[in-house]
Amino acid sequence: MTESIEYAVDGSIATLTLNRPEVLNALTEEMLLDFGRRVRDAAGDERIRAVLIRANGRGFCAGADLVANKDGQPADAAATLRRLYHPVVEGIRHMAKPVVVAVNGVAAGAGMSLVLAADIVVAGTSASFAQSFTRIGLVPDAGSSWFLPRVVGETRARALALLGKRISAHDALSLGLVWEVVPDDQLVSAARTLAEELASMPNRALAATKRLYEGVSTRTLTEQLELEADAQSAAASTVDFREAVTAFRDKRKPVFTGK
Ligand code: LHQ
Repeated sequence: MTESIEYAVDGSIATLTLNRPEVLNALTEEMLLDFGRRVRDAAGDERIRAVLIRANGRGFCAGADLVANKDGQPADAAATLRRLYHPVVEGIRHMAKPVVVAVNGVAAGAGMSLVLAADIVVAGTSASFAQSFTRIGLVPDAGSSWFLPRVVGETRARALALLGKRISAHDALSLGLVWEVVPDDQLVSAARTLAEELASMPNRALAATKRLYEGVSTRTLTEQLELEADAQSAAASTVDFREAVTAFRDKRKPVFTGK
């Protein structure tokens, strides 16, 4: 049976591949349920230290499937978002492991929200990004209105959200939406290299760093300093930190064990 989300574990990396290429990976109920399940699988599997999200075909994700429901809309959009989309977006964002996304072709509507939920975005030269929602009479959802102003600033976010225009990979790079742009034929290997690098790093420090960034823009400097101090106290007592310092003194490469 064809899986709408392919899931593969290779060493310490889990790869989730969106797999409805004939409709640019437009999201159906089945696909979102699978996506949520696979995100939970990756989060709960101790072997996994980094997650890669990618897509089959010429597009990353064209957002909600507008055809699967005959009138184009699910009966209750709010219920659909809460039941199907939010667990995926929050699952990616709150996962105590780094998530790298490789974007080829278009990421539109909720497909762009999925991209924004990841920690690091690598784009192929064919990548494009569109808020799309207002173009079909909808509003940003699946986290887009939360992520976008934080990523590109409110002025640019408002323009992107209101106009719903499609922007290129290079424009996305200059807006700070993506970390790097690479040729399409190198996209997956470049994203995988980043995932491998992250997987070899002290994973408790990465998880704690993600937690520090949670809600960072709503905290005061004083609150953030306190959180950093507590997180650093925990990080400084890990075996990995001791190993890093010892290796530095010994002028050798550290070997991290995640302890
Ligand atoms: C599609 C789709 C699609 C189904 C392309 N659905 N088939 C809303 C509702 C409630 C809760 C959840 O959240 C949301 C938020 C959303 O995400 S709303 C949806 C936002 N997305 C869009 O509005 C994008 C709609 N698609 C497009 O504008 C174009 O397809 C783009 C610009 C993405 C790509 O254009 P092209 O490269 O020219 O490709 P195409 O249009 O020819 O699409 C290829 C195929 O994919 C085609 O099927 P066909 O059988 O004709 O080959 C499309 O019908 C299908 N497809 N998007 N969202």
